[in-house]
Amino acid sequence: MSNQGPDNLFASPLEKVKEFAFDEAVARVFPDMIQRSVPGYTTIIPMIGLITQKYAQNGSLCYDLGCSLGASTLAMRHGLQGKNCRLIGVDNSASMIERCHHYVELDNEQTPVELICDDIRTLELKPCSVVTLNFTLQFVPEIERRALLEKIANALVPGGALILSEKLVFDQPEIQSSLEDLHWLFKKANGYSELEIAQKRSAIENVLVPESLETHIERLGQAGFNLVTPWYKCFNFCSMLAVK
Ligand code: GEK
Repeated sequence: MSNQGPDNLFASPLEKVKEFAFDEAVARVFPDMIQRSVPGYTTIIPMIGLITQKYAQNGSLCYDLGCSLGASTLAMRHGLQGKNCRLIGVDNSASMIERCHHYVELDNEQTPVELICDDIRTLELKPCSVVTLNFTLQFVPEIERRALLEKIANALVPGGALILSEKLVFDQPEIQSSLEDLHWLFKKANGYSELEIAQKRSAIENVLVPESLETHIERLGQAGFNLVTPWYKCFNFCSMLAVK
């Protein structure tokens, strides 16, 4: 396993931009890529720890679905201190899971963490008190999102919570274009060139499909959550709390 590095995957002109995949090349640069690309990510991660601390029930199981290298998993783990819980991180990218093991080993919290390489659409969920989908649902085909959220709501114990972070789209064209421009400026300010931003955008276009906040809130209610609220928003990125 080669060391983590800076994200320059889209820096040189590419003859053909391939569809984005969570492969070894992406896993190697992932911490740099996500921090420089997702406004609010560095705030959301530690807050996931606090939300987990509030909603995790003693002796229960918690899940991080789409755990990548474990940033959200380790934040949850810190929130679980002294609660006698177990944590399961799931990702269907073998490269991500392999590297995630390494980061979990470096962390010295006590809560046991199990990592599973599997598809969250088909994985059976056991009764649990906190589930995190930190920028993962947006990669699941739209038609399958409702069933996944229902599966999570059914697995959660009463009072349990889902933390759902997503990129958003907006119905009003002026708002959509303003927030898209601000996201572009965020990436530019973080050192990405115009070429990199354009090539990454075309690679991810059909892979990451964002929805509106209204769509998320309505569907979370239909899936069986009682209290649904955005708790954080930065430009066109948002994190929601949904309590059963
Ligand atoms: C973080 N939560 O750092 N089954 C399992 N994993 C999946 C699936 C699926 N069907 N679809 C996508 N993934 C992390 C960041 S990244 C977000 C999460 C981003 C996985 C995919 O392999 C990738 O590792 C992760 O979901 C999304 O807080 O890259 O914007």
